[in-house]
Amino acid sequence: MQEQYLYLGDTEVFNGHYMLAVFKLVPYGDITIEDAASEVAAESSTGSNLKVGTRTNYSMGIDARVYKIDKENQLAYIAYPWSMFDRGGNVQNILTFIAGNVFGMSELKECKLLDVWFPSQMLDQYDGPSVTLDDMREYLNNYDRPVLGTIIKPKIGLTSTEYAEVCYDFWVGGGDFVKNDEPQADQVFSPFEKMVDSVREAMDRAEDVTGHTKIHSFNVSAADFDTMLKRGDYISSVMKPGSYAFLVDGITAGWSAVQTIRRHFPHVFLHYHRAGHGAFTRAENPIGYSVLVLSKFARLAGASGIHTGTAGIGKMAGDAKDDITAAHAILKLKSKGHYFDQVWSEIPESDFDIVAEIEKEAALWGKGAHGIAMSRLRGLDMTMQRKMSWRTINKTAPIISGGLNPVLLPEFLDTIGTIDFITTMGGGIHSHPSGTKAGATAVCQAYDAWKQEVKLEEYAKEHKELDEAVKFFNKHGTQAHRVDNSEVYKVDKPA
Ligand code: CAP
Ligand code: MG
Ligand code: MG
Repeated sequence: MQEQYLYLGDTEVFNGHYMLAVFKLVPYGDITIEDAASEVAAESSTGSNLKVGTRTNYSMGIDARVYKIDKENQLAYIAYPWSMFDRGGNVQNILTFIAGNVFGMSELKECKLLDVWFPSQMLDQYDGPSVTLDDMREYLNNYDRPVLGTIIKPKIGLTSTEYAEVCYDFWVGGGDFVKNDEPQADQVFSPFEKMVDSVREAMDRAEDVTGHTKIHSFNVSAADFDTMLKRGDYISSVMKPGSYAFLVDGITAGWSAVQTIRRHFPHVFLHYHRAGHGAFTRAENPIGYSVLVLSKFARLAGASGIHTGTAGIGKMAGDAKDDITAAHAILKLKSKGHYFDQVWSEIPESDFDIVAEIEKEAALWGKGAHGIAMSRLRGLDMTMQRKMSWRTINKTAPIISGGLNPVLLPEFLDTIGTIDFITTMGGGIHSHPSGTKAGATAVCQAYDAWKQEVKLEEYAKEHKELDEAVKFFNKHGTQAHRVDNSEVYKVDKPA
């Protein structure tokens, strides 16, 4: 037991100088949760497994503090003086503290970081997103439906021109947004610059045919940051401003890669792909962190959008409560977490500007696309917008992917409770019996049916592409192959 880290009942931790975190802790043997919590607080802040004689008054002043323990639910609440973090808005450093060695501590059977809370003065140190879904909506002139997207499939292996043709088919079918799949990079069969050139050419043709603007999200993850920046610069030199996003594989490329792209390209939508997150976030995993925690840190780091999961409706494991709470937490100015309510404002949440914004947003919530202060600052220079937007951390868009298809869209829309998200369907588009273009049209029709509150089967009677989709995906889609993992995944929706 490391008593120096136990501050049960302490209220100083609410004074704005502490980031708060809550862990589910299950120690081995007869170790008490107090003991385990004090060890976690030590290891995730200033200490080790032994009290060292070299500690000083100053070092003890930045010890993490266990301020609350909920024995019944096996929860330990730990406060971190955020002055101990690397200055300059570095998210990687925070996670090294609180989602680092603690996951390796031998006395813990379970150590799951479930929620975090940032005081306003701390938020002021971090970038947050610069380009948001509101900017993407403006570019697409799409304010009244989710951004409907696809991932090109096969996941990998098409030549640059074959790849671009599939983009073209999706765009002329009515889709808005195409993304590289998470492993697409600079492969021998699809050299990066050739792929970019081919996408631009296909996008121009699709815009001529449809009269609508289109967007492509390019994966800029690479072996090193110089290569990432070179790829970003190349894309910026070929594509029209606003017509492209940069995708970073945030788990495998890392947080520094995410923030490098955010800072080097502040005018580009930053798409955080979370491939690998399952090792931390799945409900079956006793060691790791929640989708909510991952998503909150992505917003803090400046992701314009991050995948937040399909709440178990698609092919990936996902806890409805975690996925949907995460989606709301990154969209809203004030959001309920699993344990903390977060106001994403760099000024005190009692500030009357922020209070008014929160009330306005609450009134708009669920009634279609909406922005917060940013939408009223349209047209101002991005940095000026940041300064004038009552210093909020802008919203991050949920990106919803993973085994979805047009037939599942209405069920997901009812589950998430807003249209303010991007959905990207891969197999759910390119396996359509009449091909990619029909797949794109089917997902647009599925949204229209939901919007008009018409049952899909009914709407499909007048819409061929949707009719084919309903017949095909009810037989072959994710919904036809659902596993029963209810012993782990509760279906209770978030509050
Ligand atoms: C989906 C996907 C996405 C994952 C991401 C894939 O393809 O492109 O990367 O779903 O999962 O590679 O599987 P499909 P999440 O639409 O064909 O399933 O969004 O949960 O991070
Ligand atoms: Mg700031
Ligand atoms: Mg993928």
